[in-house]
Amino acid sequence: MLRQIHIFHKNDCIYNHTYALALGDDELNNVIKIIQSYIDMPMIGKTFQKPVSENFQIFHRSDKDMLFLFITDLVDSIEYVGPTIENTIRKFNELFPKPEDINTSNNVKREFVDFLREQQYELHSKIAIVGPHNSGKTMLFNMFKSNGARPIMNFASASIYSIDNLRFDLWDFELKDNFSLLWSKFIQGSDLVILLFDLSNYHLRVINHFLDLQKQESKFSKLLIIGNKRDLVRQEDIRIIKNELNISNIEEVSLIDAGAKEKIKNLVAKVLNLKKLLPHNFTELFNEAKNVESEGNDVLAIAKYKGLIKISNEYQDFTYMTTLKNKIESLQERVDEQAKIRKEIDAKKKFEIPGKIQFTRRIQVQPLPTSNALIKAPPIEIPRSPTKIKQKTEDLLLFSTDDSSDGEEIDKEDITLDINKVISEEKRPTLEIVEEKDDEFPLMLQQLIEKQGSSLTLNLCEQLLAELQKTLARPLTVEDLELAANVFVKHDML
Ligand SMILES: Nc1nc2c(ncn2[C@@H]2O[C@H](COP(=O)(O)OP(=O)(O)OP(=O)(O)O)[C@@H](O)[C@H]2O)c(=O)[nH]1
Ligand SMILES: [Mg+2]
Repeated sequence: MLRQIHIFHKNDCIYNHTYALALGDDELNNVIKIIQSYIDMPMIGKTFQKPVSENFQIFHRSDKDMLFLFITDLVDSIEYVGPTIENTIRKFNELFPKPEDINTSNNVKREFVDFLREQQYELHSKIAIVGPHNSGKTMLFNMFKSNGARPIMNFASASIYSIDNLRFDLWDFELKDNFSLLWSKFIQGSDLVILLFDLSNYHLRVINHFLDLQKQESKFSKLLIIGNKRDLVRQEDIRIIKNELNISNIEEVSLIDAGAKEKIKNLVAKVLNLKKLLPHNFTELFNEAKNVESEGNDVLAIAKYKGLIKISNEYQDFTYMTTLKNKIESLQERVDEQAKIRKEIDAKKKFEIPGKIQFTRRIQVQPLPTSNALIKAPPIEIPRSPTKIKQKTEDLLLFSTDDSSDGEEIDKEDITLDINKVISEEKRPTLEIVEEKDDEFPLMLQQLIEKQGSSLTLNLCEQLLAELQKTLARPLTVEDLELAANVFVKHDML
C-alpha cells in the first residue's frame, strides 16, 4: 500500500503526505542521501524502484528541479505505482506552476490533498479474508463492507473497506472448498491477509494449509490471525488450543459480540501500521513552547520544540516538522550568540598579566615526578595552608603529591618551553617584584588558567604551585606561573 509521498524542490522537501506509517525523519534523510548519491545525472522521465528495508520500498521520479518520492510496502509493483507517480506530477505541475506556492495557497493545497487521497483509492490496496469453511469469513466481510459487493469471476466477491481515510478492496472467497486452486489467485497481491478460523472446530492441517498459502502466494503481505467463535470455547481450552497451534499472535474474537467490529478495526490498523492522528494536546504543547519562547527562555523553548519533533516523528506527521526545525535553529543561534557575548565579557574581566611575559631560559619540567627520584632540595616553606597541600589532587596528574610513588609509572612527557626570545626590558617582570608578591601567586595562576578557558580552585592552585616549587627547588617566578598554567590547561583539554 502507498504509505508516504515526499515532494522535493531543489533538494528542499516542500510537501509530505503520510497515508500510513513508514519512514521517520532520520530514515527518510538516509533515503534522500541514497537517492542523491545516484541521481546526480539528469534522469528525468524515468521512475526508479528500490527496496529500502525489510518492509518498504521507494519509487522516485524527477521532473525538472523536482523529485517525487513514493514509499510503499514491498508488495506494490511499479506497474501501478508508476502511473500514480506520473499522475501526481501532472497534477502538481497543473496546480503549482511555482512549486513553492504549495506552502502558501491553502485552497489549491486542499485540492491537491483530495487528489492524493483519490490516488490511494485508485491503487486498490487489498485485504483478503481467508480461512476454513464455516469460520465466519462472510460474516466478517459483511461487517466491514461499505456498500454493495461486486463479483470476482465466480469464486469471490469484493467490496470497499474504509478505515482512517484510506480505502481497501475487501475480498471474500465464496467456494466451499478449503483446497480450491483458486485460493492462490484470491490471495495474490494482498496488502493484508486475515486468516480466520473457528476456535471451537478446527483442523491443524487446514490452518497450516492457509498459512502456507500466504507464505507462498502473498509473502509480502501483512498477516492477521483471528480465532473466531470465542463464545463457544471455555477459557481453559484457549491455552491448550494456542499450544497446539503453536502460532504466536493469535487474536481471539467472537464476531457475534457487539465490540467485535471495533476490536478488529483496531487490530487491522495496528497490523497495517496505519497513521494515528497527532495527540489532541499537540497544539496545546506547541502554544506552550511559543509562550516560553516569547518569555525569552530560549533553552527551555528549544527543549519543548524538540519534544514536539519527537512526537511528530512518532506519529510520522511531518506537517509541522519544518516550522519546528526552523524555530530550533534560530533559537540555537541566539543561544550561541549570547554564550559568545558572555564569554567575551568574562574574558575582559579576567586578570591581566602586567607586561608581556616571556622566558629567557630553557626550562625543563618533569611532570609527575616522585620526590625520591627528583628532589634532593631542602624542605621549602610553602606560603599558605600547608595542611591542604597534603591533600591528593585527583584531577591534577601533572605533579605528584605522593612522595612515595614510583617514578617509573609516571607519565614522562617533558614540558619544554621555547625561550631565548628578545624581551623588552621594561615589560619583563623581575624576580624581585615577583618574590615580593608570591602570596598572590595562587590567584594569579587561577586567573592565568581561566584566561585560557579552563578553571581550577584556589586550593588546587596552591597545591599545584607548592608541588612546582618542590620540583624546581627554588622560589617561583612569574614565568613559572605561566608555565604551570600552560601545562595545566594543556592537560585539562585532553
Ligand atoms: N457462535 C458463533 N457463531 C458464529 C460466529 N461467527 C460466525 N458464526 C456463525 O458461523 C456460521 C458461518 O459463518 P460464515 O460467515 O458463513 O462463515 P464462512 O467462513 O463465510 O463460511 P463459508 O463461506 O461457508 O466457508 C454462521 O452461521 C455464523 O452465524 C461467532 O463468533 N460465534
Ligand atoms: Mg462465506
